[in-house]
Amino acid sequence: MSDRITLTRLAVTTPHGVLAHEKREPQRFFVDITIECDVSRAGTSDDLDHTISYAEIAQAAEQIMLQPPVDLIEHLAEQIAASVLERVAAEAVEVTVHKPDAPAGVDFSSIGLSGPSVSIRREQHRPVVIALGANLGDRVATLSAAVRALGRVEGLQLIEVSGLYETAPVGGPEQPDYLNAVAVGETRLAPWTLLDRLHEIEAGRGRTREIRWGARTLDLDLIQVGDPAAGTELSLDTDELTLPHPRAHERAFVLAPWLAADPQAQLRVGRKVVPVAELLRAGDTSGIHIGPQWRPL
Ligand code: PH2
Ligand code: MG
Ligand code: MG
Repeated sequence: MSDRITLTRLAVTTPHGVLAHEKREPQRFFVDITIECDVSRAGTSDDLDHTISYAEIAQAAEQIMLQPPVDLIEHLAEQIAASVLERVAAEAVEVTVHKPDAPAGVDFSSIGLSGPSVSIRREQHRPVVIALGANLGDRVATLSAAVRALGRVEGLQLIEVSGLYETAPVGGPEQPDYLNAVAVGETRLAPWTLLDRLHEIEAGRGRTREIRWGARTLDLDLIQVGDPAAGTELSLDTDELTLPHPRAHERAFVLAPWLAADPQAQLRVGRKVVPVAELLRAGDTSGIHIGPQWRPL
């Protein structure tokens, strides 16, 4: 991602260092933060929710710098990077902590910002679950091409793709059976950026809505982003996207392939985090059958 938000030379005077006197006597630190995030949506919408507030980042970084004395600027940089990556839109972050007056037994130039510094780069790695469905045209060819296209999305790594399931249509008018599958992976992309990529792939496979409402050549749905077991899953409720997917917990055509791709899978349902295996046992699987063999990855 080439878009960046940069905070240059946040200045904090505070005691940190390995030496005993450094833990008593405050000295100068400077922090540089460069956040990689897609700001194109915010550029159009003029909405702060589509980007990252630099004021929030600056204040969080200052609070980290003002914690009780620690030994290493590495430790400070790591904590600042982690706090930036808590923001939904952050794809990656680079943090540099400068310690220009560090006692090192040598002279550093008095010109510019000299002396030691530590720079680190950390990337977002969020688990992601994508459901695939098709009930028009050559369904296996379409779903295979969709998995290959997902594999080419920059910032998305597929880890596992389930087998195909032949499923009776749920809801909508009378329509052909679906083939469904689920892909699990990791992403550094903001969910709305990933959703844009999914829509592009749908459009590229000639997604059409025929006379019979509901039937589609290809449907790619974001089911969950983040890990509910760790409390890091994203919950979002906007016009374009709701996370976790509001109906996934009751759709066996999502749960069965998801469980096949990830036997440990868990899903947030309201206040509870429930194993997908349990949801599937409690659900109606009458219309779900093993589909044709494929080797999508
Ligand atoms: N998708 C729907 C509605 N109903 N039924 C099945 N079996 N599979 C689907 O993927 C599906 C559905 C809306 O996206
Ligand atoms: Mg759908
Ligand atoms: Mg959809």
